[in-house]
Amino acid sequence: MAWLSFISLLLCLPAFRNDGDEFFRRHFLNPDPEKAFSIASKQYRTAFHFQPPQNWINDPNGPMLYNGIYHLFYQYNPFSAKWGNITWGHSISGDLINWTPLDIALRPSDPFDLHGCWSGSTTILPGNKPIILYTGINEAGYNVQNIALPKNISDPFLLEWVKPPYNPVMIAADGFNATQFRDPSTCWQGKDGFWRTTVGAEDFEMKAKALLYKSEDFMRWTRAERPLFSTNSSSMIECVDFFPVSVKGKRGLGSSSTDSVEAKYVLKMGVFDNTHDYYLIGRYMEELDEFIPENAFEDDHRLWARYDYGSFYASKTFFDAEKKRRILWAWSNESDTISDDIVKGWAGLQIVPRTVWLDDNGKQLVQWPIRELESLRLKKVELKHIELSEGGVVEIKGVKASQADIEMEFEIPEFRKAELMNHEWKLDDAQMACHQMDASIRGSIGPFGLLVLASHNLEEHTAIFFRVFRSRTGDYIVLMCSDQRKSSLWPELYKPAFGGFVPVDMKEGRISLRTLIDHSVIESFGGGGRTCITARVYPKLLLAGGIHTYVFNNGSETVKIRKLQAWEMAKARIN
Ligand code: DQQ
Repeated sequence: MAWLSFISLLLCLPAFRNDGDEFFRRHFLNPDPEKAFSIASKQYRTAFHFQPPQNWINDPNGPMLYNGIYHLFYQYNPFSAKWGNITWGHSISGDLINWTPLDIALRPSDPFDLHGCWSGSTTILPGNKPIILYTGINEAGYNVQNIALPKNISDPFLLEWVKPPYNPVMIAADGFNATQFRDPSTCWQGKDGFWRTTVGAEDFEMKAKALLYKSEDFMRWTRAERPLFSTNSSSMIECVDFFPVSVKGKRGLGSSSTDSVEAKYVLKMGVFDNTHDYYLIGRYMEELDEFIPENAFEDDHRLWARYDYGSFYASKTFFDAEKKRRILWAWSNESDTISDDIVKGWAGLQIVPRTVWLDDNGKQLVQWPIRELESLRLKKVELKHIELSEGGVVEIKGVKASQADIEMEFEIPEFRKAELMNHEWKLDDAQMACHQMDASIRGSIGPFGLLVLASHNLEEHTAIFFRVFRSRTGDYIVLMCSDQRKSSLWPELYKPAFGGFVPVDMKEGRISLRTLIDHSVIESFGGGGRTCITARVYPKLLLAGGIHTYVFNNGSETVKIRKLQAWEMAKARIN
């Protein structure tokens, strides 16, 4: 009998062959993925990044602090590791690091959201009443905006949400594409008592708009004649975020009137055409409902600033009224294939939440992992005053190379010997420059930086590094790269070289780098958080153990490790 079953199994095999051969190999021959040398290994799941236990996750939705509990909702497919059947997953936390999963908060149920509960936000109304504003995909397949309210306001976890029957509260106006109208932002209240929100939309000329809607009662919304922002540079903008930042200091501000402090405003837009998040800084005149960006390149998104030059999209901030800070969440997508995700059983994660504030120069934002992350720091290793001449390499030993937090400062005594830049780079040329010059290409000042998740012979590694150039006008230009081209021996992965310029003052000849390494995600913060790059990598040799972290200099001028601290990180309790 047993033989018979075995033979029938063999007879069934050809059925697996075409599309399921790899599946068969991974699941039947290596049923324990921990031991399996396959991309399905649990080694690629993270230790301190937010992920649901399985399936697909994308945008963070409606993050908030409510009665001392942090809530995170997120775009979630409860049935599969690929995008679809979109609901609002829900988890809560006391510290933004350890998370408890709750039931799905919103799932498609009514004609106004029958095909999906897409992205949106929460606003806390006077009287301490939270409310969700989200995009529903209605029975006709159009984007409409809906609200949802807690079923029981005294439930500390806000487990159940009800959708009032008067939904939808906004539908696409004439002249706008009803399939490109979504992601209402957190609302702010003006001195006139009206609530305002902004919603991304595409008009019939294929131009993107951040539409402005106003309401007195949160139920009846009217579109302002003029959008908050309009651009020719993209057809659609997603997950628009609009919030004030103090002109001085790191203190965060709530979204509504900010009379007591001098503030500028940030308008963040997810550009649909290339799925990158960009932001503009400007002044907002509430009485006129007018946002005036400060930089001159308002109609070319390639010249706008980015929170992060890597795998990072659909970000959203919220104001932590207890700790007086503004916190940023974002989705980091996988860079393997959809079939890999199906085999892995999961896809997507959230970045470590970052505190965001306006830089002293008033021109850009600065980001830093929330300080609660430091509670996971375990064993520490330190290096100090180490000179790295051309070709120099030092290994960081003693902390788990796949689960670490590294903070370091480089000193560049001879920064004045930086090579002359041979042409003017534009903001978005950094990625191209990183692509053209990998870490093996010698310069004068740099490349120097880290090689992480690296095999002993460097057959696999991700290089995070700087190069310093001099412009004809005597300024210094710092290029930061996160090069994933050698990150893995697995085939068919997306392995780009990401890059951004770091706006630091080179007068002191120093540059700092912080890198969070968490199995398949690497978040790097250059120049104290002025330039950030998130990378998703799946080193094959990670599965066999024996991975390393190195500091290197491949420039002809010596650089010094002024100070380096590396911590092994504990695993957080996540979902
Ligand atoms: N993701 C949601 C949309 C949003 C997009 C759908 C951005 O609401 O525009 O899952 O990633």
